[in-house]
Amino acid sequence: MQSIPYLDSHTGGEPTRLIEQLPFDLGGGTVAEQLARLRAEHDDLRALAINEPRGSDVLVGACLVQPVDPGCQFGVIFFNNVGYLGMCGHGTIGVVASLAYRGRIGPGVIRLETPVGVVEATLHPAEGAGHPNRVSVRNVPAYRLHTRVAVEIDGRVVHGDVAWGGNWFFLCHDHGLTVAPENLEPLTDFAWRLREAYSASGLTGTAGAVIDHVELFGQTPNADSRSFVLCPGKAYDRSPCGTGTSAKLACLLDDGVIAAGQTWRQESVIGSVFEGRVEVVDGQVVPTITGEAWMMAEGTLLIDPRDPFKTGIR
Ligand code: PYC
Repeated sequence: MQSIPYLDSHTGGEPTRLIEQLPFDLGGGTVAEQLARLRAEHDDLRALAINEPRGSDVLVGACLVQPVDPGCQFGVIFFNNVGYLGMCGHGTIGVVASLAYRGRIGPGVIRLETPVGVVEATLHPAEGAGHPNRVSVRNVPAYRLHTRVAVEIDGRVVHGDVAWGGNWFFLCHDHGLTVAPENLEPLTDFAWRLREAYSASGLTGTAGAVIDHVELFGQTPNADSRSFVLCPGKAYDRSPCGTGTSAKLACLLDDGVIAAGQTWRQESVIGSVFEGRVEVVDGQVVPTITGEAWMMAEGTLLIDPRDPFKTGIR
């Protein structure tokens, strides 16, 4: 029987399953190179940790790997029910809170190498009892690639921006739906068909990258904006989505809605909130996202070689 220890946390309702020690060697190199090897040679690890019957579509996985950047304390690769992520904001907050829970780090700044670049995480001191769980993530630079792209859907035209925040996003406001928890099915259905429609038109991110996240924005009395974010495997993000909020902040700065240093409060469809702000460094927009993660479980994945679903249901 093979066994793999894990830690589960959630950030604004969105879960992260952290594997601190992979049961195989990824052979070194950059974290992007290690991700390529994980995908090509060990994709079963992703599927068994995330997919049913051990996991669910909403779960995001993270594994720690050796960073090549000497300024980084950890390398991290994020994955989900259908593949791998460039970066993950809620996941980084979950990983850092998990490391604090384990006693591997204390309040302060750490640097993590991800497949798309180095991010800096600040673990804030705990207020009162308990381990620290509030984390600010200074993300990779974000940018808007296309503004107000028209997409035909359901016999009408909606518009969206294409922006990068560590993953690729299509950000849409004029969808006509109410962004609220009682509307999850119509939101999911529309966002998925919107993705199909813009993808069929040939719209991509930089260098032909698939725009695999969709953000639908709405109003809320509790924050500056509320969003519904559909992830690549058709699960919606329970958190406000760290990389999605980063993409949004780049658009807001471009549009003159926010200034550098100003706080933007982004609410998720279930009511959890991230705070975001940007700096402009050498002409690049660098977002910082702040949120809290909560520890939920620690356990051990068991893999019985006789189990017909040992590597998950694909
Ligand atoms: O927080 O960046 C994020 C994220 C991406 C996918 C799910 N959460």
